Amino acid sequence: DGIVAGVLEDLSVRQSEVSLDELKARAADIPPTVDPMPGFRTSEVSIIAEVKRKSPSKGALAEITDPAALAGEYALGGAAAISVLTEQRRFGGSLADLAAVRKAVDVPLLRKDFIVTPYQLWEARAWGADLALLMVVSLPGGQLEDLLGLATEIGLTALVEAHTEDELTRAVDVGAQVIGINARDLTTLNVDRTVLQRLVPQIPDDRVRVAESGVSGPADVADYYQWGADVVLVGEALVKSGDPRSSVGEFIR
Ligand code: IGP
Repeated sequence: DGIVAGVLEDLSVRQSEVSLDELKARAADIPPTVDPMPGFRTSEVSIIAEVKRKSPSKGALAEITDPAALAGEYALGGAAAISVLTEQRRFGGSLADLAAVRKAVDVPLLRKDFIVTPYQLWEARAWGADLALLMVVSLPGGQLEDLLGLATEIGLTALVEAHTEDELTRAVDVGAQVIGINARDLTTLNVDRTVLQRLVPQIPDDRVRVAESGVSGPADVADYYQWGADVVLVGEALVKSGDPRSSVGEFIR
């Protein structure tokens, strides 16, 4: 798993910058998290709109000079939550982006990163996230359950991401309340929408079902919704849109 392994190499460097105690103190100092569930459990499809500067598969996607302004447009368009990629090397993101977006909007905020340690969850919380991504593929053994437990304990909602049937089974078994299926295989970087068609309907309907990646327009959102998604996560199509506010609106309509 190329990307996942590469990202983990960067981790030890970043972790030395701020102590865990400092993060905890900071987390205790900021307003409580916002519950994303009401926005996810509506009778229509909901959108998580992503702030995404670049990706390993496509390189630079958009020149985002003002992530807060972009997020503001997403919120005005009706996004149920906003995702901010914070991984630096491959996605060009940062915690500074997360903090800037937090200042600008009240909608629930997802820290999108390769989260594998408690430190990173505290970091998410300290920088204002309401949700955090947990990828089943990078959390073997008891790690998924441990991090899901900590996330819940500190008020974060976990988006637990799977790409295969086995990963989905693990997500369900640990009790994840919000489960995402990623159409993109992170080892090959290929998008295969039939993965969504096959796996989204297998998410138990007492969980929030999220379909991730590969949306190029409203027709894709309609497909994902028809396959059972409550929520669709969109990055590239929105950062490339000249009018992100209207684009989010079109996806919901
Ligand atoms: C967004 P897209 O194809 O709309 O730009 O995809 C989102 O699903 C994608 O950024 C993503 C991702 C991830 C990135 C989903 N899961 C895990 C990094 C890590």
